[in-house]
Amino acid sequence: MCLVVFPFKKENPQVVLNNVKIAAEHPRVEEVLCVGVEKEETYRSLEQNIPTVKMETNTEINLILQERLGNKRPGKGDGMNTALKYFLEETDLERILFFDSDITTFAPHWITKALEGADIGYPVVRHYFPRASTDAMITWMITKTGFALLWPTSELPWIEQPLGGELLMHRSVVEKLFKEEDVISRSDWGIDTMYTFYSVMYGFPMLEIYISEGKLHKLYGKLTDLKTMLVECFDTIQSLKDKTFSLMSKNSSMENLSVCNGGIVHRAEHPHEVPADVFEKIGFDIEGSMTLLMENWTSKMEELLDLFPRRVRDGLLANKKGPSFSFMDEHTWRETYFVLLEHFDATDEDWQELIFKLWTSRVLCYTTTIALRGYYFAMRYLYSMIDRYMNYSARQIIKKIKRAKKDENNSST
Ligand SMILES: Nc1nc2c(ncn2[C@@H]2O[C@H](COP(=O)(O)OP(=O)(O)O)[C@@H](O)[C@H]2O)c(=O)[nH]1
Ligand SMILES: [Mg+2]
Repeated sequence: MCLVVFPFKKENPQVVLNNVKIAAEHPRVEEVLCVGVEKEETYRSLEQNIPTVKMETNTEINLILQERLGNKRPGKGDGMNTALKYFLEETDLERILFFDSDITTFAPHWITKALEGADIGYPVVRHYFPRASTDAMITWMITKTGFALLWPTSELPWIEQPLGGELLMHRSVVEKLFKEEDVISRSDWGIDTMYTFYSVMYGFPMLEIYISEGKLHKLYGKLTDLKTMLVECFDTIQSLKDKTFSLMSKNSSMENLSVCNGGIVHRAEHPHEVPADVFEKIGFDIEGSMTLLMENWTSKMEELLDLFPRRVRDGLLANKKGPSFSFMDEHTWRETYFVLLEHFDATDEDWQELIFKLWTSRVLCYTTTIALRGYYFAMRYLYSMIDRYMNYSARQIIKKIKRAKKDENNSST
C-alpha cells in the first residue's frame, strides 16, 4: 500500500481536490497527503472540502503545512521533504508517490502504472510525458546539459525528465535521501534535481513510464516566470559539480565502468503516441522574450561578461541595440555553461539576470534555428545534442586519465 502526496501552493482548489479524489478512490492507495505552504485560499478550500471526499472514498486524507526543513528559499523542496518526513515518521507504508497538484489530466492509471513498476522490483519509478519541442527548456539546456557535461558516463543524462514532480519511491530510497544533507537543505525548485541525483548516486534501479496523454497543467507566459526556477536549478547542479561519482574519476579501470559510475539499471518505456497538440504548441512567448534580452542591463552585468568568451560577451551585449541570440549555438552554450559552473553566484542579482539572459538567448537560438524545422527534427536534435555533450566530456575525462597515468609512469621511472 502507498501514500500519495500532492504538494500545492496557490492553485485552483477544484483541480487539486479532483486529483485528491482520484487518488483516494484508487484501491491501492492507503492514504493521501496534501502539503501546503500557508493557510491561504487554496488551503482553506481544501480544508473545507476534504471531509466529504474522505467520507465518499473511505480513505485517509490529511492536509498539513510544510515545515522549514531546508536553508534555501522556502519552496517546493520544503513541501516535498516534509512529505518524506511524514512518510517515515507517521506511516509504515512501503511506497510514496508524488504528483503535482495543478495537473488537469491526472488519472488513476498514473498510479496503477507506477505501482506495477514497483511490483516488479523498481524502487524508483518516474513518469514522463510527451512535451512540445519548445517546452522543458530548463530541463534540456540546464539540467540534462549539466548532467551530460559533468557526469557523462553516469545514467543521469539518460533520464528523460529529471525535473518531473511525478514519481514513486520505495521506503528504502526515502530512508537514504532523508539522511542526505544536500537533499534536506534544498527547500526550493532544486529539490527535483536532488532527488534524481541522489537516487542515481545510491544506485537505485529506475523505471521511467510513459504517460502518452501528457501532463496538462498551469502554464507560464513569458520566460521571466521561469527565472527563479532557472536560477535554483542551475545553483543545484553547480552545488553538486565536485561530486565524483563518475567511475572514471573514482576508479579509472574501464572494466568497472558500469559498477560505480552511476551506470544503474535504468529502463525507459518506449514513447508510443504523441498527442496532436504537442506538435503545434509553442512553449513560451517569443517576442516577449526578445524584449527581455534588451531590458534590465546594469554595468556590473557588463563587467561579469568579461569572464566569458568574446563571442558570448559581444553577442549578448549587442542586445542593448537590438535582438541578438543566434550566436548562442550548442558549442557556445557549452563554453558558457562551464564559465557559469565556475563563477555563477546564485545569491547575486546581477548574476541572476545575466544567467537568465544567457539562457534566454540559448532558448531563442534553438527555437529559431531548430524548433522551427518541426517537432521530429527538434526532438532528434535535442537528444543528439545531449549525446554530443556526453561524448565531449567523456573524452575530456579519458584524456585526463591517460595524461595522469603517463605522468605517473614517467615519475616512477
Ligand atoms: N508545498 C509546496 N508546493 C509547491 C510550492 N511551490 C510549488 N508547489 C507545487 O508544486 C507543483 C509544481 O509547481 P508548478 O508551479 O506547477 O511548477 P511547474 O509545473 O514546474 O511549472 C504544483 O503542485 C505547485 O502547487 C511550495 O513552495 N510548497
Ligand atoms: Mg505545473
